[in-house]
Amino acid sequence: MSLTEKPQSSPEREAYYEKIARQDFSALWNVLSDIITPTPKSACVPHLWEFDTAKRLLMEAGELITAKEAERRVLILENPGLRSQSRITTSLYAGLQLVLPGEVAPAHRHSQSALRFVMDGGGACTAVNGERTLMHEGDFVITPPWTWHDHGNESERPMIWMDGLDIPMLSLFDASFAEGLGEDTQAITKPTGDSLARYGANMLPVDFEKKGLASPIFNYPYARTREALETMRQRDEWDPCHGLKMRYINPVDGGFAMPTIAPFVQLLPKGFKTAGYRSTDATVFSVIEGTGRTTIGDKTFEWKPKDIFVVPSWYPVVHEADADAVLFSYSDRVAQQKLGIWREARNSD
Ligand code: GTQ
Repeated sequence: MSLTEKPQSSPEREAYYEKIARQDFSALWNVLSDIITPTPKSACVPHLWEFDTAKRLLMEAGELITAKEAERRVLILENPGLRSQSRITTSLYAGLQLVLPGEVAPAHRHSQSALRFVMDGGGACTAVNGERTLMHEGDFVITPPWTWHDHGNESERPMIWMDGLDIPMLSLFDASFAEGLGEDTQAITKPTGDSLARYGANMLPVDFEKKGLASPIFNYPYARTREALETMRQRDEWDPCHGLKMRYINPVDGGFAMPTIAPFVQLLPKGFKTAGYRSTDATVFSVIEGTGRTTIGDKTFEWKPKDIFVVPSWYPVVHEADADAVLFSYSDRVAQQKLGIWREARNSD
């Protein structure tokens, strides 16, 4: 019996399968090659969402329902291979959230971890753990599990950001808890910028004690990230598969910023073409700057700023930048690494 073939059928065998099904059994030999595959076989497919289309549809939603009535006015990025499952990859969720000037998305908390990646607009706020942060394009913001969070837009412009959550992962474990605060906004007890100053300036309070697994920083401003990338590029040393790729970390332990979602940012200089790469963590990319294309398996997607695309597990991926490009991305790598199942293959096609 091979892992890639199924045994033949016969009338006796079919009768047997019907009999055992009535007793709530099934025969492993008929499904073994589907459930234990030699390499990952994902229902998730490569796909790109153009920001222009997304924004047009979101603005239409803005006329249809308020942020408050919707609780969260979000268009889910539905992977075409995983329809009606609210997933962009098998383990991760992505959505685009619109908050119009003057609106609030009321305070709630849940056991799912969330990240925000700011796509369009500037000056809207998210509050987490009694602190508000102003969000600007390219900022990476986290909401750790079970922390109160509410969003508001006191700026003059509509604000759109991408939400990345571990919703499918929590569904797999049946570990979802959620509750509303019953107020639009939570009490603000800390000055804006407090956590970045306290934990994001290469220092920690002298008697700091680790609480939870998420980073105590909750806004990683793009201005700092971009400046760091620009300084690093001067060495002109490029990883063949990634260009210059960095992880957003939890400064307390050097691990990823979030317990279940691994966030990254990478710079690909003009004209750079990456060597083929695959990994078991399906990855969501959002283009911050630049234009180019990404080949995922046998499909090529042209991208420009604010477009979002997804690379399923174990698909070979090649990025090519026509202009200096910066890509934000997130995946479940941190979870897979904790479980000891993550794999990668470099120079792979
Ligand atoms: O902003 O809290 O896209 O709870 C999905 C679920 C956003 C949020 C989403 C959420 C949120």
